[in-house]
Amino acid sequence: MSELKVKPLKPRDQPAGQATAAAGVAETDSTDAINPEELREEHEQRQQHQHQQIEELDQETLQKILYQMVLIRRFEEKAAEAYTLGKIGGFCHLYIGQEAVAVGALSAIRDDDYVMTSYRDHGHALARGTSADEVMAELYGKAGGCSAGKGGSMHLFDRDAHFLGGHGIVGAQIPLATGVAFAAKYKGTGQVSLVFFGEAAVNQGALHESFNMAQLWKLPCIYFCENNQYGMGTSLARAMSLQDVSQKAHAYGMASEFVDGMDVLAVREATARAVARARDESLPTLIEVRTYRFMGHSMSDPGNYRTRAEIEKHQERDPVKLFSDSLKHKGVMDDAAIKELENRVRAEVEHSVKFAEESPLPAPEELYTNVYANPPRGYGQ
Ligand SMILES: Cc1ncc(C[n+]2csc(CCOP(=O)(O)OP(=O)(O)O)c2C)c(N)n1
Ligand SMILES: [Mg+2]
Repeated sequence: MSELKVKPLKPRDQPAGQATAAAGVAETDSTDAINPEELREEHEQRQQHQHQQIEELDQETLQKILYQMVLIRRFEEKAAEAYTLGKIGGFCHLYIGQEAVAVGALSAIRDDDYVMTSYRDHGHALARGTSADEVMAELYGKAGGCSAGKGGSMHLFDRDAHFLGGHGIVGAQIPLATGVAFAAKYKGTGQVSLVFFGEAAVNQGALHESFNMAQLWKLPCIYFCENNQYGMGTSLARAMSLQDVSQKAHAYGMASEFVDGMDVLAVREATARAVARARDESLPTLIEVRTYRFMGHSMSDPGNYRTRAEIEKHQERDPVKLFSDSLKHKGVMDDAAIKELENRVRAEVEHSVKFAEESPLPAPEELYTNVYANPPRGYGQ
């Protein structure tokens, strides 16, 4: 198991129920065991580490990382607006607050590696390089969308970008990604399979079967648990007996890490270690990324299971602000450069809305395409 270069943020170790009282937050079922006072020193230590890492990276990479994080943030704010106006239908799960996870992880892999995630997938598709036009058009259910308007928010898919979805069934992507890793190993392509899922998926049996097979058969698969501490309105403490998710890997002899998901470069570093393990040794890794979603579970979440104070406490470590502050601190970008980046992002997002509005609806006969590899006789007639 590889060593972290800096001390990881403290994993949850308090029994359920004691955590929020200790954190001074109103008593809820929250699993949030983070005491900001207690951890301030550690946060400062992490920020210093982010500053050091910045020195090791080139300007282009750093600016691309910030651009992608800001793009996801602004894109989703726009998507929320369009949803409220009734232009986007069905389910829509925002990624705001978690941007550092997808961007940090996907900045550390090859273009031909495979990526899969859950229904909270806009950020991963954008970070993988699917255009904002195609993602927005998909949200609108239009023919110009990356899934030709037939998948919607939860089922983004982009074969060219090696992005294999967008999955609505909790945990369904985990065995699929394990199979993709098996295929890569079998064919000897050197590709790695990365799969993202929420902490609520950790209780699914398929995850444990996948972990067992991945370690047993030495598969190049990286399992990313985006622990945002809630599965819909249910807190981790109410749903999981052992809440330190990274420990679950021990049952399978698998390497694991616990990473601060608000620090994009920490996620990138941990991913790079896991990629090396997968590519050089053909071994899987579980990475538990502690993060937090600033918005509701979906656009229709009344949000009465957590307090505003709890959300605000996490917003103090907004991953986008944390990183842009670090770039400013290190003199990589000044206010004018950040403003210019924001303007480019806004133009890209505005363009995506125009593209989505103008894109046609899928043709009726498209109902029958891409459903079966070998359609049954008479199908679609
Ligand atoms: C097998 C299955 N059970 C239940 C659901 C309903 N459901 C949708 S999202 C969700 C919560 C998942 O939470 P988590 O895995 O932590 O991901 P997050 O939404 O926090 O990103 C549930 C229970 C589902 N889609 N699939
Ligand atoms: Mg969750």
